[in-house]
Amino acid sequence: MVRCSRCRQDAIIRLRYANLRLCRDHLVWYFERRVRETIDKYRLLGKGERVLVAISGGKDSAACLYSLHRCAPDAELVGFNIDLGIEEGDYSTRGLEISRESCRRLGIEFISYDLRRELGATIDLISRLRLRRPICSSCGLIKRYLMNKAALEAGADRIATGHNLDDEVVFVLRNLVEGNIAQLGRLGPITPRREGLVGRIKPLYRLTEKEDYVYCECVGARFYMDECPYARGNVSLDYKEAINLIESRHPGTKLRVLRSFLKDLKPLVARPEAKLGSCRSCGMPTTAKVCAYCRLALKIEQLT
Ligand code: Q46
Ligand code: ZN
Ligand code: ZN
Repeated sequence: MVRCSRCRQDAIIRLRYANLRLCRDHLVWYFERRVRETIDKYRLLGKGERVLVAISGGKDSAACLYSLHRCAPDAELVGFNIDLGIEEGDYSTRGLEISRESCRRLGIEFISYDLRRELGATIDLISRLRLRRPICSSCGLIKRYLMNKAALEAGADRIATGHNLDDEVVFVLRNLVEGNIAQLGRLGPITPRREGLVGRIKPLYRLTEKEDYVYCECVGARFYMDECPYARGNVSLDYKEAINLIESRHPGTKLRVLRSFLKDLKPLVARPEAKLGSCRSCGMPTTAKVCAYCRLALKIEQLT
């Protein structure tokens, strides 16, 4: 068995980009040190802030919840789950149950929204309507809106999500390939607060999906491995596969993409944000007369 680079115990993971092999204890040490460094480097948290942590039941958001709990002891955490009403494999029900249980174990306040109550529809139902937009695009819009609503209601200063290094590299490359420059300029580890919009942070910005998984195993976090049924065939999965292939042949590629994006590309494409008004229907911030969520809600109502 190969030894840990830091002690005499057996290594459980090899991080080729860092030239390290780590045992369980040192993987936890390494992971949490990286989370702390990310929080400090990008000033993700202020003292004693209240943070709404979006949790789905999956490994990334579980790693985010557990690592914040351990690395930011003076932050006031609130776990938040949305029951999207995805029935295949009891996907949403299990996500809700795991999220609630994780918060209970850690002694963290927990709140949840049910899409049936919020929108009068589920993702399953929306996926069957002729909306002329991919279901993940509608789902993403709904989740962002409801996360912000929940954060405002909970009096949170920030919203933390489990987006990791792999996710961010995919976002950067996809937006670049698709010429979505405005979106590209908004990426990064922190989205500042604006009037009516709670700022968002990504504490796992410099950690990979694989590290999230092993960390969850090491700290005993509960999570499930099933992918959302709607993720199947999603182009993002092909990007992930391609990037993992390049990373396996050229360790450190993911981090280099991130570094060059933040240092060289983002300053070129970042634009001043458009002025925000209030949605005529719900009062939330928007650049249009009626916000995208309310327009989507209206379409769903008309089609059902
Ligand atoms: S939950 Fe929603 Fe994801 Fe499922 S429908 Fe797509 S966006 S894949 S993170
Ligand atoms: Zn060790
Ligand atoms: Zn609205």
